[in-house]
Amino acid sequence: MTTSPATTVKRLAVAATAIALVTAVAVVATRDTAAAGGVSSVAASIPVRSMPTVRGSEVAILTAAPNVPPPITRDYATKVIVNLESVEKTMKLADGVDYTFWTFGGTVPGSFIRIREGDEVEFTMGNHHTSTVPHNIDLHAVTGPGGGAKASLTMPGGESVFTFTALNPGLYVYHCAVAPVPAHIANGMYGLILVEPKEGLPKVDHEFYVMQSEFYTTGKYGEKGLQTLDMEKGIAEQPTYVVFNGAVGALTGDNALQAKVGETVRLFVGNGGPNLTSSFHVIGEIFDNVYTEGGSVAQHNVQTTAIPAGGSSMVEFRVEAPGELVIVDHSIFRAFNKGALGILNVSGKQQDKVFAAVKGIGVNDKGGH
Ligand SMILES: [Cu+2]
Repeated sequence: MTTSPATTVKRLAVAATAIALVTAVAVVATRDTAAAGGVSSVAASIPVRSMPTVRGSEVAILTAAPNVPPPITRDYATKVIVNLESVEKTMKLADGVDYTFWTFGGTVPGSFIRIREGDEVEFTMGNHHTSTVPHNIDLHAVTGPGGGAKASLTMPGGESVFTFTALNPGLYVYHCAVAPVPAHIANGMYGLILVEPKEGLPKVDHEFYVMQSEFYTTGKYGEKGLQTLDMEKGIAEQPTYVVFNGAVGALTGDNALQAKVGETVRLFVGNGGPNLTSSFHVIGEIFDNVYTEGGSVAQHNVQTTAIPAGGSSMVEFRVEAPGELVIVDHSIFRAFNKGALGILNVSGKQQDKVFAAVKGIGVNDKGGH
């Protein structure tokens, strides 16, 4: 086959254009990196995720909210074995109100899973033999079809296994994705998985797991007895309950979170939805750091952070004064009329310089707005 001079010239021109484009992209990337001070190469380009050599194996520690598994101290990737079972279970939704929850690990929200960037996860999804329907799991931390949904479809009494490598660090929601998906989520099938960055997270005094979600019941708010899912209310996005950690009062009274003056707190906050975006706020505190949407960049000095359904946020703050901090969805009817209210009890000596009630009918109050 012969090539005409004209064709050769055309090909050379195309090649030159391609080289010019590549050079231009390289220049732009360099400029972006420089603009970001070289700190965030992620902002400058789409990174190639490394697939580190995996050493050894371990079984993941899973915890029920508000507890979080201990920080990862390993400085290498390993094979992490996660065993999670879906269980359908009748539990308390509010005082005198029961609900047959569909759960991951027997709790709402589901068990907290903590792994490290680069870990290879062998995930075993079980479905308890008493379950009435199949379940599966879609982990937003998974790079792969359906976040593992199809591969993990499990009949009652069955078990499925799939593997994935945690390519991206961050705080991710997981949920059931069996049809009808909204019903499985509305019944309580969601939780959080934290993929710790390779460099780890800064040490804090307390880490807590808080997850908001809605319940759509046939009865009104507070109506006694066993309640069931009202699909029409779900479709209309008009929840009967909006709660933290699966029930009204899951974070109040004896269940309130505890910290001492001067300590640092990190909240891993998720929103299972299925419908609402949370206006997440802690009354009497300002978030020093907010890792918006569970990502890698921290915003500072934030009052209220938006957490979408199927999303998360990591908030950090130091508690400088004693009293009851009130955790709410600042879409405030939800807090006072639908259950989205929790307490972080800060004990310790009064810090008058930080805050002092001086005169008035509220001077003996423990705090509040
Ligand atoms: Cu399910």
